[in-house]
Amino acid sequence: MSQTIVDLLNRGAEANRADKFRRGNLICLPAKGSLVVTGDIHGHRRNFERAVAFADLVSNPDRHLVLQELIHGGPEDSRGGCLSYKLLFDAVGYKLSFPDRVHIIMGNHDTSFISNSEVMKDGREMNRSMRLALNHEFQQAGTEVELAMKQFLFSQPLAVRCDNKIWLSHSLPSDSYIDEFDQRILERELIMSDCEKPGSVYLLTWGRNMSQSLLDKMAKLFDVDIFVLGHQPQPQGWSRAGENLIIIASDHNHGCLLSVDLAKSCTVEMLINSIVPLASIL
Ligand SMILES: [Mn+2]
Repeated sequence: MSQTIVDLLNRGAEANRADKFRRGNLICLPAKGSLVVTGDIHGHRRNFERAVAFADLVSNPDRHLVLQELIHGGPEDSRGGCLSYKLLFDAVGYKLSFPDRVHIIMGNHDTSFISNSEVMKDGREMNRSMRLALNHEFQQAGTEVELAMKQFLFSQPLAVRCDNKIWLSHSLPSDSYIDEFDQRILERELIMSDCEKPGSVYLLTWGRNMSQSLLDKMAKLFDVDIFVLGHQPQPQGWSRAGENLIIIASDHNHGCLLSVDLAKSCTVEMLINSIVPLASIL
């Protein structure tokens, strides 16, 4: 059982690296087909299933699905251990079924798992909670499964850049750290310290409350027009958090996804009109 999981994660990591649309640590999508984007999922299996059903990749050969922040949250075992790794394993299996069209991007809960740093959610340290459940399920192989999970997460791309100048990442650097952000992480091979504060992968996945001037500066730097991010909680499922920024969340009953026509240029207003409440699916 544990060997099957380790193999799955290793194949997933290989698929992340071999993704046909990957350039360095970016996924670059062409002006063709469509894209479905989710915000943070945090173990919310029902919403993951709804996003998969909505995307219907079997019937839509030019469609892509972007997922993020799958771990930490959702069901727990009898000891209170976090079982969200099960959803991660299923998402990896799904990536393997559509290796060039399912793209799982790096979130801050991933960087904290990779670097063993603390990350709180609802008053609990989530890595400890998930490790408890992993060790309970996999016993002495728990450490091996944990290592394969870290290697999978570390192999994830950092962001998606669409030809129509839409940018998707888990977050962006905060204003106070912008001078320390090194955009070369988008191209070069990553090292572990990139995921630790104040490494640039850390900064890219942990930032909050970006000012409009920061958004404009990053738009210029990445040569994009619109940002679609997750990370910052959205009780209503989404918000417009700047002239060129939409934040979406997919981890609760008001969660949403966003559907994008890759072949057209888009305005923020057009994207807002293509936000779909997950509860309306299935
Ligand atoms: Mn986050």
